[in-house]
Amino acid sequence: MSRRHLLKAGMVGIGGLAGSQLTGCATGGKSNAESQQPKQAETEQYMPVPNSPQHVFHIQHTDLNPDGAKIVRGVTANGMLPAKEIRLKQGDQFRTRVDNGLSHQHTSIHWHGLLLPATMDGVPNVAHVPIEPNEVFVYEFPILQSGTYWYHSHSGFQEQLGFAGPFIIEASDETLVYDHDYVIFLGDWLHANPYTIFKDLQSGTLKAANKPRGQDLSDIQYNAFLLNGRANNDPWTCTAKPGDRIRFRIINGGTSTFFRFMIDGHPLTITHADGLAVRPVEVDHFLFGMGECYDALVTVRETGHFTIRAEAQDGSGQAIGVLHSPDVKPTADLSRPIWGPRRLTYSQLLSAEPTPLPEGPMSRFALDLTGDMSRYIWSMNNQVYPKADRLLVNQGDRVLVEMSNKTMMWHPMHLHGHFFRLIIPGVDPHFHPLKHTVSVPPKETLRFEFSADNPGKWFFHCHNLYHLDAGMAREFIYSV
Ligand SMILES: [Cu+2]
Repeated sequence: MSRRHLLKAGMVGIGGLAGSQLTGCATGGKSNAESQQPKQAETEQYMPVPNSPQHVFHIQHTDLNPDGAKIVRGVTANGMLPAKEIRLKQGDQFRTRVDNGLSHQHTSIHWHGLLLPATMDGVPNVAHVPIEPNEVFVYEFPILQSGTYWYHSHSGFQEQLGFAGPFIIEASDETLVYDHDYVIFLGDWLHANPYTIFKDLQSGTLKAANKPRGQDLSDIQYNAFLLNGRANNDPWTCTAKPGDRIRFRIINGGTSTFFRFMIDGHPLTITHADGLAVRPVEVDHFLFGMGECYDALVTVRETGHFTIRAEAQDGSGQAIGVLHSPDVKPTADLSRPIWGPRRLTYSQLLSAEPTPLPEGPMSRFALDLTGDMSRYIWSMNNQVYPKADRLLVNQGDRVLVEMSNKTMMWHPMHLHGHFFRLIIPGVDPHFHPLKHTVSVPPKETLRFEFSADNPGKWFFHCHNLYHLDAGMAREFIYSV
């Protein structure tokens, strides 16, 4: 095989170069003709060609109209809403090129829930360089885990404008048995510009005048809620025969919407939380925050059509889909959901495997989730990011974080680059579930702990994008 063929076969890099050098200086059995190859070959040996990317994302402004009511200038990867599903196998090497075709704004991709090197994590100016207009960036990292995840821009309000999509990793040792694997990617949609809305929130123009007393479930009035990028006028559908088992991978890709999820006439057997296996638990519905993911097994009960519902927590609307048998036309029932009695709680989530942390020095952080609704400032311990203390940890630490929500809103708190054990009192501590996002209800306190095993700078923040931009974020930084 000639060096040229080696290159074509993708055997490049150090091995390829070393081989070619050997050829150059000590070729025993080469014919004259081969040792006097034209100059082109000489040049090639100094030009290793990287493996081609599996995906190329052109980030662009795109006119979108998912609800058929108004054309909105969005931000997409390759013009798609949501961005295309990435599906890989555990153990793969992931490699994706991102071209920023936006005018005047940087972009980035955060791989939500993935364990990766900090520089690949995609938070501009934390451990990642923003991708400036007309620039190219290549994300590359090994896929160490399996499960249901997603990805989204971490720049400005691009996520709200459409730049987000599912990221699915099939396990190398899958034990679940099912006939269909369907992803349900939920989102919220605005006709107005989120940058303007954010300014109005900060200036008090949008202050919640008619908000009921007590809990405050939403700051933003959405025009539509989307299921796989589609609104109620043209819902997403899926088919399965009676008796078929479906694995639904349900991702809250909303920007500031908690969704309550159910499927008419069908209980949900929750098998995974935030990508990882839990002891199966059967429920009728669950509420989840932005950034949380659940997998649910569903066995189709009978011939017919069944509405899939994800209602915004404040009841202002729902994202709709239809599950139907092949012989029946899909028809959506747009009436309000009727919730069954069994609601998933965190105390029902037990990891399928024990989740002990390695021993290590304890490092504790008490973080109050704080805010000033009248000025639309969100913070932790009243410090507004980026003017906030850095959270310093040492590699090998056991890090305990206690979050006390002092506000009247829910906050889905997300840690980058790690899974944490969610500590639920009264639950067998050997099986505390691993999560990357946990929703803290108003006036409640939740604790989690993680092992500092992935050095770098890591973002920890509320996954309500408006709260994040208003300052509810911190950085965990490993000391060296
Ligand atoms: Cu929040």
